[in-house]
Amino acid sequence: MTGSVTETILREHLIEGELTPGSEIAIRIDHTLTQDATGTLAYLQFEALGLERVRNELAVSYIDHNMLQTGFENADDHRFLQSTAARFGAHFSRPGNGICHQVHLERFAAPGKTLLGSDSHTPTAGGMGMLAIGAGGLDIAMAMAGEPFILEMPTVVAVRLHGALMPMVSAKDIILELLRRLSVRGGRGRIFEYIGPGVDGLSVPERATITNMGAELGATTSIFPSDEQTRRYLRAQGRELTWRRLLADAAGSYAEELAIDLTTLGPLVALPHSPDHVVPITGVVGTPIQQVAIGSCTNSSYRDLLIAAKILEGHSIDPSVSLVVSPGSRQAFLMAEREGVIETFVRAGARILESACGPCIGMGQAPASGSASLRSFNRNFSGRSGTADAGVYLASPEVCAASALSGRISDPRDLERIPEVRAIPAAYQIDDSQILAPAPTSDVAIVRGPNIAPLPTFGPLPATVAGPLLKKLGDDISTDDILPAGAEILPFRSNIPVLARFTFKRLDPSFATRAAAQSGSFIVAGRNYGQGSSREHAAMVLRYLGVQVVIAESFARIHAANLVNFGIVPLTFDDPRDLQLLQEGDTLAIEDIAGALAVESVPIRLEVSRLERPVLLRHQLTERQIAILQAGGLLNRARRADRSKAAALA
Ligand code: MIC
Ligand code: SF4
Repeated sequence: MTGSVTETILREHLIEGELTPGSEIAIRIDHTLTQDATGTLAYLQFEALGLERVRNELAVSYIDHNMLQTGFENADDHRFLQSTAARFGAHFSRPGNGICHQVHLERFAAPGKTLLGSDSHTPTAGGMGMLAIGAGGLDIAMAMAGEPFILEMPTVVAVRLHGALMPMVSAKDIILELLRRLSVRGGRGRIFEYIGPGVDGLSVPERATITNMGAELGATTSIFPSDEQTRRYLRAQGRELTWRRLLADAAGSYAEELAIDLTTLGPLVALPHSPDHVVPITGVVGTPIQQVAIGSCTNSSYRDLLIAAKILEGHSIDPSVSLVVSPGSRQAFLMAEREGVIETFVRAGARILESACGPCIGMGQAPASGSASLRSFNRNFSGRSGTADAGVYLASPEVCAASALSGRISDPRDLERIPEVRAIPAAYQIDDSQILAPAPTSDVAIVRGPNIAPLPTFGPLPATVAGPLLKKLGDDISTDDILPAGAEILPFRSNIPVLARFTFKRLDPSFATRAAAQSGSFIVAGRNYGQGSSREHAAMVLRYLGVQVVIAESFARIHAANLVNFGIVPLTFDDPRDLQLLQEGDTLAIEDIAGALAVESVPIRLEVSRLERPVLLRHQLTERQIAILQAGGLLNRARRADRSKAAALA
């Protein structure tokens, strides 16, 4: 991969390690972003590090998730975050200003820089040629403290695009095609770098749709070059000075390469309940739908609103359908308003929502029982919409708009009038009045309402871990399964003791009570455990409930890092068939777990009360991670390191 855009950025930011796939590297982080659902903990953890101000180049604290204020909790969180941003030196994007990824792309993202965000869709900024990675809130707090981000060097995969998209086929179909081919596990340990002649025709918002939803592949990130399209977008954002050309070297060779011929691509749809259950639209045309939602960080740019409005123009939506539209940012909203797009939506019968995550995270607009909802979003895990028995389909804004007109999934290529939107506006409407600059000094009081609970503290790793196997799960368990989001639960993101009561609520309502009565307990799962969101809460609540070890066939990247950060040991099977031997209720034990982790060549012995022989386990942990686990988590370790630094200086 000599000469790839990825490698260029990594070289410029490398602090430690070598760019050899699989080895641990430390990179400097330029920008950080947090959103409110993960930001409260990130800032509580930053505060616990005891620093006066953020030390990275730019930190932005966004409010976009917890926007329904059915009680005081979310408003408390917003106030807390506004005061921590002012106090610690971060910019603050006020509620209503838009979804973090969309706003960051518009107003801050910069080619060639690095961005670490406490949200799994942070790679959206990869559409701008930025190396943008999602991580847990504690990793963001460390980056805000000026510490490097440590990750396993991924394999860089080239995605070569040929040809050009046909009318009514869009960027969403490119990423759905990759999901169809590679599945939600296909991106593990990989960065997808887009190259080839087909790249030139894609605007930055279209590229951002692709890099955004690369998260669903489980990829570390996705990236496009920074070229004339990037320059055009930055010029339209009044930020041309931020532009820098960043192209892959012609001689660049990649470890793996995939090719997509855009000309042959048709509209695709992901069926319930996984973003990789992708089929050509022709296979589902005619399926009745009761809700259509256009929005989310994947498809809510001005371009996406415009194409949908052009399809709806002069028509009314089918009476069986509720159409909701959430513009991704205040800028997209203002553009849509100025150009008559909002009026077209309203005349067609759409309901306009505020610029926020909204229905994507179950913050309102839960579909009717047993109904089908078609969304331009990126995730359709079971229950995420807020309705347990609803089925969510994912597709492009073009497919969503065409289907809203008929009440059935419809192929937009069959419309009588085929509109097109390829170019971006020459100038976007720029108004940064809802982004507050930090206070010039740290002399600002932090406002803490009753919903902001103190951080729980965790002890070091015990010598022997012993306890019951509390839960045995299958493949692809998402963090939405572990700790659901939605309007009922999200308000407690800054209150771990309350939040913990909702652990595995949808899969196993009695889990939290059972777990709280035990300590040193275990969880067992199949492949890709912890896929989806970056919410570190999904690790923290388990630790709070006494879970000490998770054994899985494999783990999703961000969640594995979060487990370690909170002192839960992630282990894999030496022989994956042994998963079958374990049963819920078994009593399990690992003696001298620290010693066992230290010797990598020898498998770890898991004693199972019911079995005569131990089950052999493995780990992929580095020395640094083992030290974090022994300390009982990253915060304990960071504080300890700080204390020894202080003692050495004294
Ligand atoms: C999501 O899409 O699942 C979220 C909500 O944005 C999460 C973050 C969170 O849980 O707060 C994500 O993608 O990381
Ligand atoms: Fe928000 Fe949905 Fe994007 Fe997550 S995926 S950041 S909930 S819009």
